Amino acid sequence: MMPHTRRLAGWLLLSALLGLSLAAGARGQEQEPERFYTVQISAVTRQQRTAIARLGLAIDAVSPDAVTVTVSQGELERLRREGFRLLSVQPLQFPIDDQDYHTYAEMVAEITQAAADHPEIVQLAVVGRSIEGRNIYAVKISDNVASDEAEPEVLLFALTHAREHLTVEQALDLIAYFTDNYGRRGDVTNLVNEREIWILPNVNPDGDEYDRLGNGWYRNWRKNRRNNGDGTWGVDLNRNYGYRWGYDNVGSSPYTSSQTYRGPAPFSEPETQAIRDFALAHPDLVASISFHTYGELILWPYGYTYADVPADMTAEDHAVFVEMGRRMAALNGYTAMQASDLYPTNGDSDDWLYGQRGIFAFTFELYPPTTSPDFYPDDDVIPAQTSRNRQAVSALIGVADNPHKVIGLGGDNTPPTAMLLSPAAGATISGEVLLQAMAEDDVGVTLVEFQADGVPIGLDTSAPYTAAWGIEAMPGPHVLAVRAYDHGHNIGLSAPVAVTVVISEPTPTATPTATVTPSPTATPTATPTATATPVWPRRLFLPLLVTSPPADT
Ligand code: 0X9
Ligand code: CA
Ligand code: ZN
Repeated sequence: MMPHTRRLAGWLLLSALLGLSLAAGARGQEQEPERFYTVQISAVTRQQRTAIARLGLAIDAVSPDAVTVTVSQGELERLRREGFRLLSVQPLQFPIDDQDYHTYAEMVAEITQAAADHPEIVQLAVVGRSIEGRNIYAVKISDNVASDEAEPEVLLFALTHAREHLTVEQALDLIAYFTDNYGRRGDVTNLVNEREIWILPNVNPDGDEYDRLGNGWYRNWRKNRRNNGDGTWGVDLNRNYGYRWGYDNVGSSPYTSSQTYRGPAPFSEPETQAIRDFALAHPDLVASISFHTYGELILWPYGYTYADVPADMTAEDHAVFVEMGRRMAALNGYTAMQASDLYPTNGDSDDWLYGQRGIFAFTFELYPPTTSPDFYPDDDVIPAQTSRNRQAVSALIGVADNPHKVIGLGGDNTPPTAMLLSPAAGATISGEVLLQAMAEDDVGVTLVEFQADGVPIGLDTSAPYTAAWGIEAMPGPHVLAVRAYDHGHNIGLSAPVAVTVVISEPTPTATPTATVTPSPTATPTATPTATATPVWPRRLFLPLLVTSPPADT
């Protein structure tokens, strides 16, 4: 009797402790977090992959010979019962070092700060509330941000799935990139001026919060936090959209306990309603990216059917999806394909955004490419794995004036011509130099960027295009050039102009004419010591060359 009693008491104590800590962390109701496993199931054909999808499991990755799923203990037992060939079974690994990931509150603080730092181009909006009442935020980035201008709009949204925390970091990286480089990089400045970029960093805040146990462990949660009323929780938001919702039971599940439960009705969830209503309220939206993890993939619609060009897609649109998939993949190293070629889904966001609204809707599946380290990579991958997508995202925003132009169907494809007028080639220059350029375009030049040695040194949005270059600190040969942008974000590059900079007493002249944004006056940390050396740098205006050369182009 004794040993049994002691064991029982021990069990009660343990569950009481667990119950207590979980109630404090997550609104009660839950018991000990279930154990999860990453399982590789042998699957060589699409039919075999479909048989796995039919189980209502969430598929994490697909390789030529296997499908990787994340399953609970119970689901693992079912896989074994039903005779699936399991190539590997590994308990989920949870990294302790997740400090750099943003909780919901930290994300809100970050975007609030971005709006405070860049009030001219950043505005926050609340576009809906989660089922537990958290705000779903949208960050608008554009010039004249307070007004809804006649500019193409692009929607970028993250964290549809709770455990895909890297996607929040992706959204925050893009917000930082498009705001901190405004007035510095020509490409970023032109996109912000000519488009309206909407970034929703977290469309499933309840799931995000619930997934964190707060001690470095996670629950491996995917869905939202709907109480299904039968002891199960959560609807898969990426099966709840109203386009061919519930088309079949393979691409989504009717069962509440399933990881791919589609919900009781199309758009039954406030989180999907928020995105639906946002897309309906913004007729200028032409392209979107939904960020997920993982697999390093770029996916385009449809998910509901294997057909490449079904009746509800035009051949032209399909060609645009293929071409833009190819272009973006060339920029980030991902693999582009139709969503259903991976596995079928119905009720996902892209099918609705394209099928209902005609939006060129892509899904990015971020790092990692394969099953390790699945949904919970160490935070030290965040900078590289998010900055990696800046140019691919920019490419989509760039063609948003008319995506059909990428297949040669109309639109603005003609780049401006650009020329540096002064200084002249071969010139020997000193002090502060006034650069002047000429640029012309059939539709209109929107921005001119001046470069020295490939690095932007000044921007101007109206003719005559000028920039002041403080060159005192950089004697030697330099190559100057001009890049001109237009409404279609086409780029015209001038011929390079070689000049030689020599040191001399700077002539205090030429105040620069209006540039886009005053470049930040970076106070040099090391003040020159008072000796008999030349008095450079005299100006505190040496911004880009010294403080922040762009990391990539
Ligand atoms: O299954 C999903 O909702 C997405 N993958 S995830 O691993 N992040 O859950 C993919 C949706 C894209 N659509 C299709 N593959 N059909
Ligand atoms: Ca604008
Ligand atoms: Zn996902």
